[in-house]
Amino acid sequence: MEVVLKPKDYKSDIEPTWCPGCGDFSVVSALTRAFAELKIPPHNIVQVSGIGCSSRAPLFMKSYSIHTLHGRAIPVAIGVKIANPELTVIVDTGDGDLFSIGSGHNPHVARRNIDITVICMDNQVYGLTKNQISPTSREGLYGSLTPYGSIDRPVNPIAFMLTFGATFVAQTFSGNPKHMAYVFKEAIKHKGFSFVNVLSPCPTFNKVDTFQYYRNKTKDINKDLGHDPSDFKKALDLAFHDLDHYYDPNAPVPIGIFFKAEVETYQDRINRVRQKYQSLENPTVEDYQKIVDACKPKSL
Ligand SMILES: Cc1ncc(C[n+]2csc(CCOP(=O)(O)OP(=O)(O)O)c2C)c(N)n1
Ligand code: SF4
Ligand SMILES: [Mg+2]
Repeated sequence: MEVVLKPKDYKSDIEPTWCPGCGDFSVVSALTRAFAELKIPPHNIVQVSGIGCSSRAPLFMKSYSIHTLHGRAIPVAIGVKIANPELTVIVDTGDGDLFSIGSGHNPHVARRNIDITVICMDNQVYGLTKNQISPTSREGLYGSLTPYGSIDRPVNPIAFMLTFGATFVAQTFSGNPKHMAYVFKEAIKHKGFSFVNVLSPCPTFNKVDTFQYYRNKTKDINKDLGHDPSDFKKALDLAFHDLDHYYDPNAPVPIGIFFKAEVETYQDRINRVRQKYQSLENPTVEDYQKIVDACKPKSL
C-alpha cells in the first residue's frame, strides 16, 4: 500500500523562533508542500544551510539536515550530492549568506551544473545580526551600520546566476504561496543546478521591501508576459534591463522561471569518465600510465 505523505509530515516538532510575520514561515510551508506533491520520502532529502535567520529553515522540517558555517552550505551540499546522487539536496540560505561571505562558491556550482537546488530567502538585509545592509539591499537603505543609508549598488541575484551558467533560474515571492510551491517543485525536478530567489520580507528590520510593497509590484513573467524559459537572451534582457528593479525602483518586480535548460550534469560527466576508465579490467601499471598521460596538459 502506498503511503501518502502530506505537507505536515515534513514539518518537525521544533517551534520556529522567527519573528511573527517573517516571510520565511511561508517558504517552509511551500517547500513541505513541494516535497509532498513530488512524493519524496523525508529520508531521501538532505537540507544544508549556512548561518542566518533563513538558514534555520531546515530545523523546522523533517529531513536530514546540516547546519554548516556562514557561507559554506554550497560546498557541503556538493559533497553530499556527489557521495549519494540518489538524494534530493536543497540549500536553504539568505542573501547575506549566499552573496556576501559565500559568494565565491556560486560561479563554480553553477558552471559545473551540480544537481542541487539553492533557495535564497532574500530579505535584503542581515536579519540575524540585527539590521545591517546586505549585498541585495537597495541604495539608501538604513541599517545599524549605515545611519546615512547604503551607498552600495545592489547585486542582482537573477542576473548573477544566469551569467554564471545556472541551468534553472527563477524568482518567487513568499506572499504568493501557490507560485512559490510551483517554482520549488520545478526547481527540484530539474536535472542540474537550480537557483530560486525568494523575495521574503523581514518585517522586523526592513521597513521598505515589505509584503505590501511586493504585492503591488510583482509581475509573473511567464503568465503575464508570456516569457518562454528556454529563451536565454530574453531571460538576460528581463533580468538586466526590462525588469531590473534593483536599479530602477519604478520597474515591476519579476517573478517566474527566467531560464531552464537540459544540460549534462556533473554526475553525468563523472559517470562518463568512470565508464571510460573502469572498462579496463585488471589494469596494469602501463594502463595507469596511459591515464596519467591522458591527463597531462597538451602542448600548444
Ligand atoms: C564567519 C562569520 N562571519 C560573520 C558571522 C555573523 N553573521 C551571522 S548571520 C550573518 C548575516 C546573515 O544574513 P542573511 O544570510 O541575509 O540571513 P538573514 O538573517 O537575513 O535571514 C552574519 C554576518 C558569522 N556567523 N560567521
Ligand atoms: S529578524 Fe527578520 S528575517 Fe529574522 S526572523 Fe525576524 S523577521 Fe525574520
Ligand atoms: Mg537576509
